[in-house]
Amino acid sequence: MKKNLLIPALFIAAIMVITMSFKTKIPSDLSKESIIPKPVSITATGDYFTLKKKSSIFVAVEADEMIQIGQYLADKLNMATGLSAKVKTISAEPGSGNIYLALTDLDKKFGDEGYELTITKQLIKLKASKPAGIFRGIQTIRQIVTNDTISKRPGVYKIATGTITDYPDYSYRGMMLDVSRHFFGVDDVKQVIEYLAYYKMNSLHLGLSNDQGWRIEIKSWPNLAAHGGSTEVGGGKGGYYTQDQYSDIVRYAKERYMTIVPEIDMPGHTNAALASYAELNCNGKATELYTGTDVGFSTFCTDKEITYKFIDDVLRELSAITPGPYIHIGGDESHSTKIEDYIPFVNKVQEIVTSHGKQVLGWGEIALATLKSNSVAQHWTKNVSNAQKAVSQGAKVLMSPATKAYLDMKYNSTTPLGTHWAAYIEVDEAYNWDPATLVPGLGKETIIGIEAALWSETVTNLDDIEYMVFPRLPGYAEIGWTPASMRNWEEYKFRLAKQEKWFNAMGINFYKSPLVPWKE
Ligand code: TNX
Repeated sequence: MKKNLLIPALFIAAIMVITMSFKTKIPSDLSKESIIPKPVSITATGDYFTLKKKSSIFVAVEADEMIQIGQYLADKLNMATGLSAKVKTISAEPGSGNIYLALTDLDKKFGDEGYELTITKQLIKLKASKPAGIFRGIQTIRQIVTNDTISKRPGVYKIATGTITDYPDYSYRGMMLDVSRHFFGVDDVKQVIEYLAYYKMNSLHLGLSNDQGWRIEIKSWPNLAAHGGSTEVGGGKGGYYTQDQYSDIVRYAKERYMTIVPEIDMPGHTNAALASYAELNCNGKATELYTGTDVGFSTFCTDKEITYKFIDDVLRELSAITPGPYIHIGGDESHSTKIEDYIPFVNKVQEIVTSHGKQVLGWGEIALATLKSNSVAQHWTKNVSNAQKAVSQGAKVLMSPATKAYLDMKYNSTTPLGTHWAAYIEVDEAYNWDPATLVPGLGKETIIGIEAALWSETVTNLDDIEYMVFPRLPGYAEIGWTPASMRNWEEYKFRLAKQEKWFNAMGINFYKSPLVPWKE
């Protein structure tokens, strides 16, 4: 008799344990989601939405652009969950169990990149004024789904309900990749673009020329790529992008609402060009290719007419394949150019850039010249006077302080890659600063945003890139997006720890900093 009762009792107990464990695993507080960058506002409503096998992604208008974004989300969700969501168009709100992406006029504060995400028991609804906002918003959906792939029943994902309203603090949020010291192929660059997109960054600056290599085909000066691109630091074979390959990168970035900013560094950092064309040298003799890591030894011949013909040709061809507003002219560490030559040189190059319909971005030193009000100086050194000079001329500043935002700086003395001439930059150090209070006299309104810079003297492949970039990159993304008053390392580090699941899913080679409370 007793035996007969025991079995059903055990059965009931087992069911209770299972349901309870389901209950605790069901996410019901949207405000607890680990989203990076931290959204401006999250209101939780305490319930959950269920994403299932039959869920579809509906886009409100039959615009190719919206279908493309929907497809991007479908591809990423399907990959993360094993579901097979499809993209469909619809003229009104879809029925329950689906995701709905719609363009509508939101308040001005949302700008082009802001979005509103409303999750109810029935529907995930994402609204934005512009497709760029929809694209940023789907990254939030991706992150929530990645965090919550904890459902025990395969093919069913539960997502907490509520509303997220979100828009960026700064308009420029980017990373610089030096493809000159070591060359990285198109696929590696695309991978970096994917990483930036996940954290809502919108700009990738490519250092296309330096002493060690010229990395972009210029049809009117073919020896730049053919000879100047033929090596790299350490003497490897280097490489360059054909204009078609560059355009492919630009297109890939554009589909992720990201701008490519190409840099041709001058008048210093120009040995690869000086080795390719004898006439660019004051003595008329081509230099040898260079594969070391010194800086400051090369300069264009600033009083030769051919120099400006050359720059005009290069920047004309580059501008024609660059839809973004900026051409970066470098201008840093021109230790071999006399200051009385440097200033008129930068002024002239600024005119050339303008004549091709573009704006100048340049390293801080360009503020020694006469800047146009739409030019931007990129602050990088401990010396803050150049940034201040730029602002006093009415120009704007992009923040890349080497002591905080240089991705080639080692995390600590044991980091195998990188350098430490500026600082060791642990993950908290990279996160814990405010662009608007860093340089005396530079208010927030003078700053277009932030860029983390990865110089590649010691970085030779995608694995190396990942190790220096992760896990610092999400922090830079948050500095650019989330208001400083909402940021706090002690809270951020737990959200960062949750990213480990995505790092692992993506096979990212990241630095497992002891300062982050990793779970896995
Ligand atoms: C300084 S930062 C440079 C680069 C180096 C970098 C290494 C700047 C504008 N110039 O030429 O690659 O340090 O960290």
